[in-house]
Amino acid sequence: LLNVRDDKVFTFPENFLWGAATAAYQIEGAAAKEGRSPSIWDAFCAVPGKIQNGDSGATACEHYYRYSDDVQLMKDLGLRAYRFSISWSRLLPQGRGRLNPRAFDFYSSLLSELCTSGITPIVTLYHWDLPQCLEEEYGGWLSAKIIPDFEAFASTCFQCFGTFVKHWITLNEPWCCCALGYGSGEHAPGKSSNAGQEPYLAAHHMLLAHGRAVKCYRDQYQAEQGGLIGLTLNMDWKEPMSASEADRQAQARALDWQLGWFADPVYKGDYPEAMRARCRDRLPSFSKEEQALLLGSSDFFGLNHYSTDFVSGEEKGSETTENYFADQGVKNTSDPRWLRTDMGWDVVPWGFERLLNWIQKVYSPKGGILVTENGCAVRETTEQDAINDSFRIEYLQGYLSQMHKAMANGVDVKGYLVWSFMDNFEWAFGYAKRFGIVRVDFESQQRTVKDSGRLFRTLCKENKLKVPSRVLASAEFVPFN
Ligand code: PNW
Repeated sequence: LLNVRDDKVFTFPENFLWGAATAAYQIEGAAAKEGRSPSIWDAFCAVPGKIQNGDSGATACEHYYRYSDDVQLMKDLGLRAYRFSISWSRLLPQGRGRLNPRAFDFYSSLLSELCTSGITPIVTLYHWDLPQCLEEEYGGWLSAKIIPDFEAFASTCFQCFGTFVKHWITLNEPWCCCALGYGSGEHAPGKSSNAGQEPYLAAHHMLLAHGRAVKCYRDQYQAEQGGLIGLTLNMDWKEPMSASEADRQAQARALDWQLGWFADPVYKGDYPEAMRARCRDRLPSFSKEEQALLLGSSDFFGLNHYSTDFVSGEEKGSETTENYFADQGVKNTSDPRWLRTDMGWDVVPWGFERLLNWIQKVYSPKGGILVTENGCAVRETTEQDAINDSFRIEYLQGYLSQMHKAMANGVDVKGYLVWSFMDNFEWAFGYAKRFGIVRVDFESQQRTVKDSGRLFRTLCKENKLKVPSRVLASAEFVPFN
């Protein structure tokens, strides 16, 4: 029985940064136009079989041409913040050096429209779209040559757009680039033949590139421009399957191998000890200077979070091949009672609360936590149920109520950006997976606000979230089995 009086209302802090997120390759389109050169994702999409339905980001949401209407829509929704990324190969078509004036104009106009609309821009420098020319020249992230090139690209962005941008994110989810780009091969550049070494090598260079970009901002721009700069990491919560010591250790390794891999160097000055012990010389090491460069190199903790697994210890098999995934010795299990999104990702709101508590406890990030992505893919069968996305509404209600709970217990969350502002190119899944709070008809490019978009409008306006008790109850922890 539905009883409206059973709704619970959550109130958030006054200046909480509510917003939505996107990324360049997923929305811009105009991939081979306006002076942009190909990125590793254009190359990857051209390989038969890599992307569902043979899709690519060639046209995507045509945001490059429609940005003005899109900003108007964000304004109608009352978004306080909008996170997007800059396409490196659009701004610097040769990877370095000559600036493409049309890219400069595009991002400048986008930023100025956001600012006149009162929407805070949060800008990601690298959301996976490495210029293909740098991949071809020296192997991209596998070479230390990428470090000065990334720093120069970052510096160009600070110089060009720093008067508008007060929130910078150097890298989005380096874990995905390394584990999926060089481990499983599901993402560009699609490598998997040396999964015992390349993920660790690419990660090492990504961390150093992040460190150099942050140092550059702090030394040359921060005093004058007065912004913040940080790193965005993705982590699903890992809950031990049982209270056994083996399962607790499996949880520790699962956290070390994904979040700790990147967060420990930034918050503690080195890779997790367990990783160094298990990977030995396959894990590169930092010099004293590099440790100092990385320690404290984030003004806030950018977190992307989607799901949760139960974990248990897995004995290393007899197979001799060393591989990033096998190195962890962790078995992931999902509770068959959990709901699943259209990605097949489990809906587990309580995992969000546990993860937030854990980050607060282990890293105590100065500047707090900014949730830079959370959301879900929902399958649409008719245009009507695409708009009436009650599944997404309940997902958001569950996750936001658990985030509120963490905040009430002292976790310093500064803002929350839903993934995504609109349906877009979902990497290996092409246009088949829809994450937007705004629907995109990819034939007509028409945008339609979904019910979840309306929920967001209320959230931005009133700073309050109403959640039915039934949804609240299903967001709470239940042990496995
Ligand atoms: C993130 N995984 O990607 C990205 O930052 C977005 O660009 C993307 O659209 C969104 O989440 C939804 O997928 C991820 O396999 C891709 O664990 C894959 C994983 C996690 C995040």
